[in-house]
Amino acid sequence: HCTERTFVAIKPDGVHRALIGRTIARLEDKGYSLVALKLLKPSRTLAESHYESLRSKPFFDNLVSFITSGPVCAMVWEGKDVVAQVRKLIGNTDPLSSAPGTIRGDFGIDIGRNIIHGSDNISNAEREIQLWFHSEELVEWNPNLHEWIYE
Ligand code: DAT
Ligand code: MG
Repeated sequence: HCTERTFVAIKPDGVHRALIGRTIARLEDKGYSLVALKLLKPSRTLAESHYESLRSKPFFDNLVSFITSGPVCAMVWEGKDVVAQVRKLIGNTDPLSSAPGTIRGDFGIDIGRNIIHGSDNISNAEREIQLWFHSEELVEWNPNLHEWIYE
């Protein structure tokens, strides 16, 4: 049974553009399962620690202001190779370089409005899940569809 998990967040632009449903549908369609979900306005502290590796970048302040500006739909998704596969479904950081068929490629134009976040590796996924969720918010369940998705 596959217990790899990743942290996914629909950023304020994705929420305002009413892309929550379509984004979730793409991950469900692939076969991944939802472990946790909440809508929140992240604090500056949360946003700064989420993006702490980018603190020295010139766009850091804009990025943190943007993420704290509006609702974020924070999620945890689970399944085989979910970290890498969700990054593929999301597409390149710059939407103009993202392939059609990816979330950023289909819905975005500017890098600062790229709709969605997905953890870039397993250890960052674990760090981000702990940062955004309490362990009681992570739901253990056995999706019935698994026997038709995994061999
Ligand atoms: P990703 O979100 O694809 O993991 P990242 O971790 O390098 O990309 O950067 C986090 C976010 O910061 C990214 O989604 C959008 C913003 N960002 C990255 N590079 C940028 C740049 N050159 N100019 C403006 N914003 C940028
Ligand atoms: Mg990143």
